[in-house]
Amino acid sequence: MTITPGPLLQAVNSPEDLKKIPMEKMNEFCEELRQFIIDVVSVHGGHFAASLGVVELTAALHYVYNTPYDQLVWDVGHQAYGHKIITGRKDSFETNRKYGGLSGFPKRTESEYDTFGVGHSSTSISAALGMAMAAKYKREKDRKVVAVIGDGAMTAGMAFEAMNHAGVANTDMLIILNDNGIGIDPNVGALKEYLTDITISPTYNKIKDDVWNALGKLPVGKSFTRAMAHKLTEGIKGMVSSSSNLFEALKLRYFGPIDGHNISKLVDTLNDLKDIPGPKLLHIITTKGKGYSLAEKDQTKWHAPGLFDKVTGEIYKKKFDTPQPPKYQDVFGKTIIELAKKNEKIFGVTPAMPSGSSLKYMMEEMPDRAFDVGICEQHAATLSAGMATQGLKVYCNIYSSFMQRAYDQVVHDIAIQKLPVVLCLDRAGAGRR
Ligand SMILES: Cc1ncc(C[n+]2csc(CCOP(=O)(O)OP(=O)(O)O)c2C)c(N)n1
Repeated sequence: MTITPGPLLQAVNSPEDLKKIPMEKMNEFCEELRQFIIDVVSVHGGHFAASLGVVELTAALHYVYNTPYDQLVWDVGHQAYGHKIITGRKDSFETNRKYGGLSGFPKRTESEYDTFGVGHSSTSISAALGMAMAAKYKREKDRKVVAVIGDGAMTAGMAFEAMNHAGVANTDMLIILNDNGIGIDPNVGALKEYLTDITISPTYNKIKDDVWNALGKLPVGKSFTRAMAHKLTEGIKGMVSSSSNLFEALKLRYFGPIDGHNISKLVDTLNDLKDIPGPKLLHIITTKGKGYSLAEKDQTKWHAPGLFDKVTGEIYKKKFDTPQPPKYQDVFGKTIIELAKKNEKIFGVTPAMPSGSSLKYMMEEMPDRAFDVGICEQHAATLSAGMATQGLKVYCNIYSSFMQRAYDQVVHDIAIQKLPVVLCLDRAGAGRR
């Protein structure tokens, strides 16, 4: 069955085509793009809610930037379906994740628009910085580099390592923080609380925005108003404590937060930011699953729901001819609670997979003994090692493919020191159904 996209989307086979759509029709285009993703994923499967949440952002990025010359780097890449559809893969999108078909993630060999292969999280800022440094070295002054990273992926050490470098590397790059408050499960940690604070409190960024807007309305040259705005905001910083802005403290100019579903605001802002040199971060607020109400309400379930009836929202269960053994995560999730009830030294740790690993049941029942530490496999392993030095028995559950991130910690911090940490590796490739 071939799924027919709406009329505006039908005519788009490249970002060049997209740029021909007048701004006043871009909302309509976004609705068609969203509907096409719903139509295809409901029948063919794949990641779902994340792509719906960045429909407007994706359209705005390809509308404003000169891709693929300008480099767009997606973090994790599970949200890049709209990007694939806009960049010439609309007709093959029904082959997504099928043998011989499109990859479910950006892949360099698949398209010149896929600047970096992804799947594992929190690589985008490092990769984009590398590209920006290369552009600077090659004197490609007009070339722009943009990394799009979620608030979940932002919790990883790698993202901070990259920002720590980007702040002083003196390159022209934009980091877009797509803040939807959730990873697969609700986001955790102090950063999450900080992002909430910065979104709701009247920080200097809002004042800065007002100054910016006011000056933008004055009938004088763009560069003059920008220079003045810069001077003024530098002044405001002193008054309203810029050091309280984490990103500014890392020497990234911070913009936002803005509504990531407002396409004209996004387009205007991105156009403005194109003219501002140096490393900068734009904070946008979006809703994961936007436009499909069931997904908006239960974002964890609709992260990657499998096949479903798009009208009723019924998610089809896989049918098997023979009875199936229980899943690893079900056994793990129940057994750790049983063991923990008998032994008060038992703890559970997961890096951002409480639902996938079923540790969430222990987190609910024994919140002081089971933790989600964010997308931080390395930290999860070494944290467990630290707890083990004090006689605690930690069961650290990490999906096998993400354990690659923590090899060194397993060897150096756990194994060599002979610390008794139980590593529970879920989703091991060879044994997977
Ligand atoms: C190293 C690593 N650990 C875990 C995952 C599993 N994973 C895939 S998406 C995701 C959540 C990402 O959250 P966020 O960056 O906020 O993006 P969103 O899905 O909210 O758009 C996680 C934990 C991964 N891809 N890579």
